[in-house]
Amino acid sequence: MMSSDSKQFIVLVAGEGGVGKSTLIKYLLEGVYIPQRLTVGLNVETYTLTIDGPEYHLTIRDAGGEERFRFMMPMWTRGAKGALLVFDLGRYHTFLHLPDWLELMRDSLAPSRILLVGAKCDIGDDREVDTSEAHDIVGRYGLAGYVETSSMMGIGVRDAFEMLVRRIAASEGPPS
Ligand SMILES: Nc1nc2c(ncn2[C@@H]2O[C@H](COP(=O)(O)OP(=O)(O)OP(=O)(O)O)[C@@H](O)[C@H]2O)c(=O)[nH]1
Ligand SMILES: [Mg+2]
Repeated sequence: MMSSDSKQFIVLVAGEGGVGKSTLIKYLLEGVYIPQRLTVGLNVETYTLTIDGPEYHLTIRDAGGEERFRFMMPMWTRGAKGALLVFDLGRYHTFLHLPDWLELMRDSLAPSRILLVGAKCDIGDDREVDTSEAHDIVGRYGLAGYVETSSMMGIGVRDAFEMLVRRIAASEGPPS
């Protein structure tokens, strides 16, 4: 049974192949780093996030990022209340392609419901994207914000989901 103080949302996790989306979701669910392999099509998980009392029952759509699945993105976006758009801080091209991803999600999701995630912030000198560049994109497109994460070190993962859910909840009104 769901308490009366709860809400259900579908959230989408999108971005180029291999940026760490599935591993991020795995870390949220299990609290440990378990590197994932290529997602074929769409994988769906559920998770309950409790923020300051209310419970949010999330259906998390984990979208395979390979080019061959791209045509499905508009369908996978439909019905989602918000999204994490993930790029890999160690691969600049995954950052460069962000406008393409925003275009794919445009019909169903306002930019203010999309939170930008810079994944793998543990990589040290292998970093190819500056924090300031990511903030520029957030400003230019009016995205919900920016969080850097490391599923390997357990940094920022819960923060990213929590920030997104807070943003969705603020747009949807209080839990009923
Ligand atoms: N250094 C580091 N590597 C990571 C991290 N998270 C994931 N990886 C590596 O990135 C690989 C790909 O991660 P996935 O989670 O499968 O990436 P994905 O975005 O789901 O990829 P697709 O399903 O193909 O779209 C993993 O097998 C790990 O080797 C992280 O936080 N830090
Ligand atoms: Mg995956």
